[in-house]
Amino acid sequence: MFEIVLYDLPRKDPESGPWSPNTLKTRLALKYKGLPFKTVWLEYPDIVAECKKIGAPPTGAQPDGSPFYTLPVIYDPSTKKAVADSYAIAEYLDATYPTDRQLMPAGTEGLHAAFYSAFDNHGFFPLVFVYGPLIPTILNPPSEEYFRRTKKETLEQMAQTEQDEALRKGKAGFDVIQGWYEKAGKGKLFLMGDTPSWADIVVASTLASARNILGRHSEAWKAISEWHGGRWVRLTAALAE
Ligand SMILES: N[C@@H](CCC(=O)N[C@@H](CS)C(=O)NCC(=O)O)C(=O)O
Repeated sequence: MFEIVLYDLPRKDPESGPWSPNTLKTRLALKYKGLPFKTVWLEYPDIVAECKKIGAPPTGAQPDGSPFYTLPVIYDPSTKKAVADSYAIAEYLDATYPTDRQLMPAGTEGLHAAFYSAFDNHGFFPLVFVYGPLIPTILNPPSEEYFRRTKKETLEQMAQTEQDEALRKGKAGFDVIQGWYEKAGKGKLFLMGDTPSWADIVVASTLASARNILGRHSEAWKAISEWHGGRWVRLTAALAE
């Protein structure tokens, strides 16, 4: 089998780890399935041209209706296919490389779709207010300029919330998610109990992104590490180390 190519967004200090929550989902999915892959780092302004070159489709539309190209994208030399969108990539990997490590085990596909939007509301969006304002500061100049220009309104909106306040709201969201995990059974690390799935990878990617942007020794990450008896650090360590 050839190495799958994962297109990811670089940062000034690679030692601090990959930062993008969406590309992390694919990175952790490839790792969990044990598929060989290599990373190609792409600055934001170079995404469109590369996607067009390899035949990766847009994942949405810009406000003016033009196509919106995003990372993660994978190129699989074994099938000569380019796939965009972390969710579509997870489905592609399960369908193309079925193993005993399915991201969405048979019968959980619908539940995973429901989980995804619920997690966005309770986990992803509240938490992004904690680490989002730092994103442009960790990027290389071409991506920093692109990010500040194209996400100006979002950055302004995020800047209106103090980090302490964002942490309080993030914790309130994760209180709900903790309730879901408790239903899996006492002492269980994953939503399906003992078996990791795409849902855990989505949660772990969001947390790994927060950790890698904020820094392992930051006050904010220390606070998140203490939520719910350290559950989120254990989950992140299990899937994102
Ligand atoms: N639904 C997509 C969203 C991916 C996404 O928004 N990626 C961001 C990076 S985290 C991106 O590439 N944005 C391109 C841009 O803003 O021009 C997925 O899950 O893969």
